[in-house]
Amino acid sequence: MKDEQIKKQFEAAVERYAEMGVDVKKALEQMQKISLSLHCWQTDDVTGFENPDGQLSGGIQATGNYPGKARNIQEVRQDVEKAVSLIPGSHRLSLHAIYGDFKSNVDRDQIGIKDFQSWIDWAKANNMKLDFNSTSFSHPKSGDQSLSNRDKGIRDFWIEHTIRSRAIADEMGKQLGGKACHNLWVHDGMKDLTVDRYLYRKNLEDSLDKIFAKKFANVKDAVECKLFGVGLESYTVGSHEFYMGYAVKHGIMATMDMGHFHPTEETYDKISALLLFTPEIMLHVSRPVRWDSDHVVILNDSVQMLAQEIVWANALDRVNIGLDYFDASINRIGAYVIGSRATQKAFLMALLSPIAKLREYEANGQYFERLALLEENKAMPWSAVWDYFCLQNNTVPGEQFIAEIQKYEKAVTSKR
Ligand code: RNT
Ligand code: ZN
Repeated sequence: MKDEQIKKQFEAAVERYAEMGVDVKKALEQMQKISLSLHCWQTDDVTGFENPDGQLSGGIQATGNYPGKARNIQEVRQDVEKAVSLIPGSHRLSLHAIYGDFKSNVDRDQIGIKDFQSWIDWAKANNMKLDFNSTSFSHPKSGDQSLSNRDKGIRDFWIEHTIRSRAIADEMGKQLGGKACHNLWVHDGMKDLTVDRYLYRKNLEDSLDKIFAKKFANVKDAVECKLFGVGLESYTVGSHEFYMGYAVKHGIMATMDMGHFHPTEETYDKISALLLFTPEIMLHVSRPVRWDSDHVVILNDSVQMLAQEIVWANALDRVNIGLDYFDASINRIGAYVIGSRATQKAFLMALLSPIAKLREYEANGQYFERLALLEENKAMPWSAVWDYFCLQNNTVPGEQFIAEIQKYEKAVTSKR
């Protein structure tokens, strides 16, 4: 695709959208401001740098063994830089606590800014901002419960870890400007019938109270619920109701991971409900296939409706868009880029939707017209606008990123 052709198709699209009452230039301006929080863990199947041979625990699984996985901090950074070069716009990187630049064995209750300063310097050099996640899984003390454990010693260990994680996020926000999101997800649960459900939830609440008692000026706190984990099928301490209650009571964010609800339950409808009661929302854009499988995000109905809901609720500045999936069965950077671009496309399509007309139809009770326009909107030339957006951001349009990733695979990842 030549630049000239992209521009010509863009001009035609601008005209067609104008007929629908949509201002493409304005949509592009808004699009430019949407940054994704890219999940570093797609590069290495959620391994991190504590123990490269360690097993991923906590009821999550990355399946597949496609060659070329990043094995150390240099390779993770190199792969993220490659992915970012193929994702238009400016973005954030979301790190887990196991991705520190550890110079020695640092246990989780000992991590500090020293282990992440080189990431902050890297982010600055790459014009990115950072977000952070405490890591309760893949550790000898992870077990089936961390912050909700019956054992006070175990709880205290994870409380200390999580406070330190928030302190690191605070420093990231301070040094890079703006606030950093800190996301807290713990796997805590039980495989089989659980009788003391109240006890574990009370323990979790107490632990959270201790964790959040410390206030950090540069952190936006989020808590992530879940339906179930592998091996922890019967009971999840941090359920949706639990964290929604906690987030509302304490004025922090709830994280909505698209894979963490019943298979027919959609995330998009939760946005407007939550926004009335919490300051902001954190998203984990993902793709569950039959379970919380964390497949690569694609431009499916769920992602499109989620983006529409956010745009139509005029809530772009109250929603933090994080990605969360890990596919180890295909080229990992390819997976990273497909999902990121799919998420962006969904937001662009939402920004280009004829919402004024749709609202008018709805207000008038013209429901046939509303449905008809929603259907017709699907075939509008949004892809011409997408390609132009890529061009504006010096990123390859259309399918050209496939060849770029193949080149990178040949030169870099296949040699690992
Ligand atoms: C697990 C949660 C959590 C993790 C990451 C690695 O089900 O979705 O967000 O995927 O923190
Ligand atoms: Zn998640």
